[in-house]
Formats: sequence, C-alpha cells, structure tokens
Amino acid sequence: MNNDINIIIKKIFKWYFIMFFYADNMMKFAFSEEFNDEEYEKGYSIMGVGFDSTTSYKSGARYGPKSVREASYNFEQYNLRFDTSVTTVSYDIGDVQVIPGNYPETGNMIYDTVNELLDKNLTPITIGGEHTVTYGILKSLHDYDPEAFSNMVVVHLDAHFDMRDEYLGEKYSHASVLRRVHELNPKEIIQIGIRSAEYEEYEYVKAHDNITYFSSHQLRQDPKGLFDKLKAINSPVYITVDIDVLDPAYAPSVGTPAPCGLTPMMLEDIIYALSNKDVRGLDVVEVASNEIGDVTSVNAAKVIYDFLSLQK
Ligand SMILES: [Mn+2]
Repeated sequence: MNNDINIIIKKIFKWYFIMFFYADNMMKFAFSEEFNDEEYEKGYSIMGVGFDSTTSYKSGARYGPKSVREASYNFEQYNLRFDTSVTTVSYDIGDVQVIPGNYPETGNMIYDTVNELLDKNLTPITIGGEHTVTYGILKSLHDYDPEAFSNMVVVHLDAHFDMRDEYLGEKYSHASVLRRVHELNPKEIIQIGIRSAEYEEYEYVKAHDNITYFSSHQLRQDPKGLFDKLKAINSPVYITVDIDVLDPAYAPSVGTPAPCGLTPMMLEDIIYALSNKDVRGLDVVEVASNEIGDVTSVNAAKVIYDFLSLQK
C-alpha cells in the first residue's frame, strides 16, 4: 500500500522527485561534466548504481561506482590505441538511490532515472552494482520505445550465461538477469566470453534461435566468427559488460570469478567493433572493489573510457 502511494506521488510530482533519485557522489568520471538541468546537450550520461544484494560469493559490488570513477583518472584524454581523444559530451549525474536488499524498489529507481535520461536525449552509461541493475535499464529502454527494443541486439560480455529462471529463490538475481532480459523480447542476445554454466541455462540458450554465444575457449581458437557477427549488426545495440568476462588475472575483484577468461586486449577489440553502431546504452557491472588502484576497477573504467574516446 505504501509503495502504491509512493508511486502515485512520484507520478504526480515527477520533476520534484527526480532530484531525490540521485545520491551525492563527490567524484565524477574522468572527462565528464556536471549535469545542469537548465543547459545541456545531447550526449551520454554516466550514473552509478551501488547495489549488491543477491551476490552469492564475493560481495562488494556496491563499491563499484566509487572505485571505477576513481580508477578513471588513471587515463589520459588522448587514446593512443585508437588515435582519438575523449571529446564527446558526457554528464556524470551521480548515483541512483538504492534500497539495500530490495531489488524491486531499486529497479524502479533505475527505471525512472533512465526514463528521465531518455527524455533528455541522454544515452545511459551505468556503473554497477551487481548485474541485476541491467534489468531496470533495459526494462526502461523497452517501455520507452518498444519498437526500437524489439529490433535491439543485446551484446552481453560475461563469464556466465546469467540465464537461470531463478537463483536461490530469486527471480531477479545476478544469475538470472539475462533470462529476464530475454523475456523482454529483444531481437537478439549475443553472449561473449562464457565459460561457466548450469545445464538448464545451456539448454535454454540452445533452445532459442535469437541467443548466440561465443565461449572464451572458442574465442581463443577463432575470434573471427565473433567479429564477423558484430560487424553485421545494423540495428540498435545495448552493451552489458560483467567485468568477470575478463580472466581473474585482470579482474580478481568480482562477485563470481571464473578462470580462463578474456584478455583486456580482446575486450578492447570488442568495444572497438561496437563503437560505430547505434549504441543505446552501456553498462559495466560486478566490480567488487573499494581499493585504490585495483586492477579490476582500472579495467572496468577502461571500457567506458575506450567507448567514450571512440564517440564523435
Ligand atoms: Mn553476470
């Protein structure tokens, strides 16, 4: 009952309440600007969602936004690898208010925030938080423009399918988030770097023509199949990067580390391959570190840094 009233009040006083969706965050992502509601242009928004509730192994993804922002200051404006500079407009809007232990309500906050960003012509870049946060973003993109969503390719980089129907009794769990996304009916899901699965997930993936996966072992043998597939995409794209896609040597501070992962160079090439597509959003999730200079955070920040340096 209380929740219903809250939602009705939010709907009536939408603009008033929006201000409370963003918690203070002292640090902005490197090269980003403060957001000013009165004066802004079309571009990217960066937001943190420090939520970790269903993490089953190493907790701490709630510190991801802080730690990834801190690591972003490690990079220079000129990107030697791509011979570009970060010149595209991005606004760091701070962190979305989360309710620890309550995904449905946190998901609503994410949903409403993304909705506002889309209204303002801003493309959401999100720093998690556990992987569950991706659902709130995609549900918002889905409801905002159902037609574009039905034509959307979700590119999912992860050690795991995240395709369980539920995990430890939770429908909205880090281990089931892509299953929920699949139920929203995007055009296609491409899963990259997978190397750990429950048999039930494997069967689900196999049973659906619009899910394709490239295991990390496959990529080591023959990466061409993946790059041909990415090259052929000509519809809107959403990119979700669970940083555990990297080998634990490069990303040890994650919720569920899995050996035999991708190298940062492979990840760099994948981001490059997607950079000229019609990207409607990007998230980097599952960084569970609060240490300064942590390699996991540096690699996570690099995904956002590379992506932004490749935008005009
Ligand atoms: Mn995941």
